[in-house]
Amino acid sequence: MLIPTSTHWGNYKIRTNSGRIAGIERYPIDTNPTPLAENLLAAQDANVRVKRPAVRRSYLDNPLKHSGELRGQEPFIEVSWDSALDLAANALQRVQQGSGNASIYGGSYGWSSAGRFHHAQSQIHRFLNAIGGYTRSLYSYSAGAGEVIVPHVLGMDFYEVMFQAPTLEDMVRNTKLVVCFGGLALKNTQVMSGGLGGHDAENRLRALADSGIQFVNISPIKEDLPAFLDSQWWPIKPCSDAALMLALAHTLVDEDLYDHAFVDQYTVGLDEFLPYLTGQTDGLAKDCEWAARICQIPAGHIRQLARRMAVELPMIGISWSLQRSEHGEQTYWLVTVLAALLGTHGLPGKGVSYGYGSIHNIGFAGRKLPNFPIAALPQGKRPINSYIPVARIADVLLAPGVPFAFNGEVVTPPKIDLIYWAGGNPYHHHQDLNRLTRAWFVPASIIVNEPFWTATARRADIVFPVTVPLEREDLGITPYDCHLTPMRQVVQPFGEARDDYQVFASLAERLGVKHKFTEGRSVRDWLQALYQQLRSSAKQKDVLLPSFDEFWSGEQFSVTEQVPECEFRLERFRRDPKAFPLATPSGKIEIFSRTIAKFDYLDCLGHPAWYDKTEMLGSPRSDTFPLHLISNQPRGRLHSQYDHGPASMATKVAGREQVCMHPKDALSRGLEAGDLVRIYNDRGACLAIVRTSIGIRTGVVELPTGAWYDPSGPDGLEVHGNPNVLTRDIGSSSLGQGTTAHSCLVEIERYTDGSPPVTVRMPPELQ
Ligand SMILES: Nc1nc2c(c(=O)[nH]1)N[C@H]1C(S)=C(S)[C@@H](COP(=O)(O)OP(=O)(O)OC[C@H]3O[C@@H](n4cnc5c(=O)[nH]c(N)nc54)[C@H](O)[C@@H]3O)O[C@H]1N2
Ligand SMILES: Nc1nc2c(c(=O)[nH]1)N[C@H]1C(S)=C(S)[C@@H](COP(=O)(O)OP(=O)(O)OC[C@H]3O[C@@H](n4cnc5c(=O)[nH]c(N)nc54)[C@H](O)[C@@H]3O)O[C@H]1N2
Ligand SMILES: [Mo]
Repeated sequence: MLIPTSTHWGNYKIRTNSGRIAGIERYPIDTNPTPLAENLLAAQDANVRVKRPAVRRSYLDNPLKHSGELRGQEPFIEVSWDSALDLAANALQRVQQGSGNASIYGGSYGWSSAGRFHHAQSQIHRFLNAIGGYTRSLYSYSAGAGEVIVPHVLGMDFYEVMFQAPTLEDMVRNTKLVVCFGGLALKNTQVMSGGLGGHDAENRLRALADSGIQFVNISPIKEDLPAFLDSQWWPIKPCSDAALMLALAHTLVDEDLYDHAFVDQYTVGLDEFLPYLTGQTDGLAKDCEWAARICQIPAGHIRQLARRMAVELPMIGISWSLQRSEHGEQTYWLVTVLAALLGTHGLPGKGVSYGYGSIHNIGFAGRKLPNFPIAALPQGKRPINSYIPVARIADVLLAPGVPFAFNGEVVTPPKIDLIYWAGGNPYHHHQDLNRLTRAWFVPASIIVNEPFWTATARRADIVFPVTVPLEREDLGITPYDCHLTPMRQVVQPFGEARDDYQVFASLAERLGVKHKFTEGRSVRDWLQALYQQLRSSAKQKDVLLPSFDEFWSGEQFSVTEQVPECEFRLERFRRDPKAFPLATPSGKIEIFSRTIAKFDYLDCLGHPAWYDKTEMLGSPRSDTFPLHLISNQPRGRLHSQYDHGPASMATKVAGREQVCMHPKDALSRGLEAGDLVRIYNDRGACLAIVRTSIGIRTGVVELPTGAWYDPSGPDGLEVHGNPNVLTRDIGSSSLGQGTTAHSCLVEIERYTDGSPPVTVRMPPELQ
C-alpha cells in the first residue's frame, strides 16, 4: 500500500506494513532524491516521541508557586488529557485576567511540518486570536535582516524578489559568469518549505557547467559550491563580504566602468553614496587595498573581478547566511547596488539571485509558480497589536519594558507571563542557549505542543503530545511549488498524540470560544473547504484542478503545464519604469534611502557601509578565541527535525556532531580527525568530533546546527555538538534586529575528561 504525503524535503509515497511505516518511495521526477527522506522511518521511535500529556512535577503540585528555574531539571508526570487541558486553560485564563493577553507570547517561530491545514503556527495564532490576542513575532530567523532591508531598497517583499530569481534557462543563454557569495550548497537545495515535486538542482547545475559558465565561489567553505562546476574559490574571511562588495563598487566607479544610463534611469542616491565610497567623508577610500586588509583577498584579485564583472555582466548569487550576521543588512543592500552599477537588474539570466540555492525553488523553479492564491487557515482578526522582532525573544523575557529600536519604530516589549509554542524548537534555533535558559526561567507558565521530546519540550511546564503528518490528513500545497499532493493518513497516531487542531479546539472549548475556533468543522471539512477555495481561485486564472474527491484519492500532480511563465517584477520595471515603478518612496532602486537616513541609526546609515565587527578574525576578541565558527544548515536533516533519524545519524560519528577544521588548525592544536574536542568561548562549550578538510579556510571551523541540545555533561557541558551554546545574542542592527547567530568566534581543545554520553535520544525522566 503506497500513501502520498509531503514534507519540507520533498513529496513521497509511503509504504506500510502491518500498520507501520516500512519504506519511503520517491516519484520518478525526483531525479536527485535526497537522503533526508529516510528520516521519516524514525517518525514513530518510542524513545523520542511524547506518548502522553506530561506536566513538570512542581508545576503540577502547584501551578501558582513553582520555580521556573527547575525547568529541564525536574521529572515529568504523565497525566490525562483532561487534566493537562484544564491546567493549560487555567494558565491562559490567569494571564488574561491578570496582566492581559499581551503577556502571552505566541510568536511560536518554527518550520513545523508541511501541510496546509495543520500548519502549527496558523493553528496557534488562530487559537490565540480567538481568546483575545497575544504578542506575536515579526520576520524569520532565516532572513530577518534581509526581510527588512530589501523592501526599503527594492520596494519588494523579500520572498517575492527571491522567488523571481534569474532562471537556469536564461542563464544558459545569456550568462558567462556567476559570482556566488556564500556558495550554492546542494545540501540546502534538498529543502523547500511546504513541499517539493522533485529535486533537480544538481542536474540543472550540471547543465550550466556543460554550457561553459564559470563560477566564483566566495565562501570560507569550498564545498559550498558543487565540485563539478568550473569555479575559482575565494576563501573569504567570514563576515567581511560587505568590504569586498564596497571595493568592487569602488573599482567600477573609479575606473568609470559602471552603467551610467541604468543608474540615471532606475536608481536614486548614488550621489549621496559616492562621498562615502571614495573616502571624501571619512578619509578612507573603500578601494581594493582597503578591502584586502579586511577580507584577506588580494587587492589585485578584487580589481580583476570588478573589471571582469563590468565586461561579462554576471549573475550574482547571495546566500541567506550573509545576512544572519552583525550588520547583515549591508550585504543585501550592497549586492543590489553592485548589480545597479552593472546595470543588470531585470536582465534575463543576470541581476541578483537573493538566497540562490538557499532552498530549492530559489533559482530552480524557473518562471512557473502557482499564479493563484493558495488558501490558508484564516488566523482571525488580531484583537491586539503587540509584536517583537522574532530573534529578540530572550531580550524581551529578560528586560520587559525596556524599549529598543526596530525599523524606524521603538518596540517596548511587554512582560511575558506565558509562552505557548507549537511547531518550533527555540532550543534549536535561538542563539546563546545559556542566556535563553536564564530568560526561560522568567514566565509563570510554558506550554509546548510537540511530537518529540525536543530540548524545548523538556523545558516546558505542560507538554501536549501531537501527531506528525503521517498520522493525520492534510493538503500538500504551497505557493512556492507547482506540485499538489494529498497527504493521507499513513499510520495511527503514536501513543495518545492528538492533532494541534484538536488540542486548540479543546482549549478553545474550555475558554468559551470553541465555535469561533472550529466553526463547527472537522479536519476533513476544513480540508474540503480550503481545497474548494483554492480550486475556485485557480479557475479564475484558467487553471483547472480536479474535484476534491478526485484529488484526495490520487497522488501528487502538477499544474506546471497550466501555469503561464511569469515576467519578473524587476523585468517589468526595467521595461517600463514609469508604468511599473518599484514600491520604494522614489519608485526606483534606492542606493541612498532617505527613509533609513531619517531613522538616524549609527549602525545603519542612509547608504550601505562597512561597520567593524565585534566577532571576526582579526578583531580584538580573536586574540582569545582565534577560530571563526560557521554554524550552517545540516546535511542530514532539516534543522533539528528527526535528529535521531537514519540520514541525520549518518552524518555523526559515535552519535555526536562533527566539527570540520583545516588540517593546519588541527595540527597546531595537536588534533586529528576522529578526536573528541571541546569547542568553547565565554558563552558556553560543547563537544564534537573532529573532521578535517582542506576545503575550509584556515582559521574557520564548521559545526552545523541541529544536534538536539544536550547539556548533560560535567557542569552542564553540552555533549552533542549544538553550536548555539556558542553563538551570540545580539540583533543585526537597529534596523532589522535579525539573528546574527550564523557564526561566532571560538577556540577548540582536546577533551580529556572521558567521553560523556549523549542522552537526548532517550526519554526524559517520567513518573
Ligand atoms: N547557530 C545558528 N542557529 C540557527 C541558524 C543558523 O544558521 N545558525 N539558522 C536559523 C534558521 S535559518 C532557522 S529557519 C531556524 C529553524 O528553527 P526551527 O524552525 O525552530 O527548527 P525545527 O527543527 O524545524 O523545529 C520545528 C519543530 O516543530 C516540531 N513539529 C513538526 N511538526 C509539527 C506539528 O505539526 N506540530 C507541532 N506542534 N510541532 C511540530 C518539530 O518536531 C520540531 O521540534 O534555526 C535558526 N538557528
Ligand atoms: N539540508 C538542509 N537544507 C536546508 C536547511 C536545513 O536545515 N537542512 N534549512 C533551510 C533553511 S530554513 C534556510 S534559512 C536555508 C539557509 O540557507 P543558507 O543561509 O544559504 O545556508 P547555510 O548552510 O546556513 O550557509 C551557507 C554557507 O554560507 C557560507 N557563509 C557563512 N558565513 C559567510 C560569510 O560571512 N561570507 C560568505 N561569503 N559566506 C559565508 C558558509 O560557508 C555556509 O556553508 O537553508 C535551507 N536548506
Ligand atoms: Mo531558515
